[in-house]
Amino acid sequence: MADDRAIAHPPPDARALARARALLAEARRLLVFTGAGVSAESGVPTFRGAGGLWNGVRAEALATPGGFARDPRLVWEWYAWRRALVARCAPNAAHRAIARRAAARPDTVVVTQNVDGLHERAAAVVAAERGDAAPRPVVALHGRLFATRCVRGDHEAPDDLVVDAGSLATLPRCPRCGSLLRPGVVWFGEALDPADLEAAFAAAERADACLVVGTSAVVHPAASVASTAARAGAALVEVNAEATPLSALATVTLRGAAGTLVPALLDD
Ligand code: BJW
Repeated sequence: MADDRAIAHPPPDARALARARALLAEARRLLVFTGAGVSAESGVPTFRGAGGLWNGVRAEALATPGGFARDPRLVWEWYAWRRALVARCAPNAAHRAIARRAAARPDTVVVTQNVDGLHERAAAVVAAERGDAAPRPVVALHGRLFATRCVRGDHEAPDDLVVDAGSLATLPRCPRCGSLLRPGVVWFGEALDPADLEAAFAAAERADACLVVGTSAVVHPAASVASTAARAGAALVEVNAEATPLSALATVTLRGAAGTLVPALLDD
């Protein structure tokens, strides 16, 4: 899968870039908050907009508990396709720059809405390069694409389970209770993990600066993490291909591709 594919944008305003770099370098406590756009240049489709996963698809058929109850085979087919797609993708320059910053400055907290695991993979590579005992953790608010759990409860199932979505009969079942297994992600109408929410909002309240990358900022409560940081006094730097509801709160907005802008902002 192509890495670091550029999208056409005019070069960012040099003064805005320099100001944002200074804000992020000076921040003692940095919150990095990301969405699907940070992985777009890795080849992972975003959700909204042209070419997005929701384009021509009814989200409620695929990403709600009701959709899974109605047609678990269809939902598993979609997730199996996405797992195969993401397995062919690699972290891009933005994931790597964020991982380098988090490893070098432990006062950095990375919170993502993404389920693709690319921040975690970049963190593992950076930790190995540095000889760190463990990668820096990533708060994954919407769960993990390769995780699987029981529909009835918290029964764990092995990660990276190979799912045959050819028929209802071939779908995976819980080894403990026999119920259907489902993807370990957060669907619309479902509560986010309280520990993840607590970690994200605590980081937002404490942050001196918040770097927001590649999210349309329309899905809550996740999007409120960035607005909470801004309202608590953090300087907000937004990197996005387009304007979002957060743009009005931003100290600096940079329009362009995460794979170019994030390393330009964070690397020495
Ligand atoms: C680039 C780029 C490049 C492109 N460089 N940039 C308040 C108001 C209204 C509604 C609600 C509310 N609070 C809650 C709700 C309801 C609902 C919600 O938010 N609905 C709104 C959409 C209307 N929220 C929920 O249901 C949440 N749960 C909840 O509230 O529970 C309450 C509860 C409490 C107690 C008990 C029970 C319930 C759950 C939300 C779960 C969202 N799940 C998904 C799917 C995850 C699994 C999966 O992947 O299949 O999460 S939906 C989808 O959207 C996914 C994403 O994480 C999320 C956000 O999308 P994201 O990342 O912003 O992507 P895009 O595509 O929207 O944007 C990409 C951006 O990148 C764009 O801006 C581009 O310009 C940019 N870009 N290329 C830089 N190269």
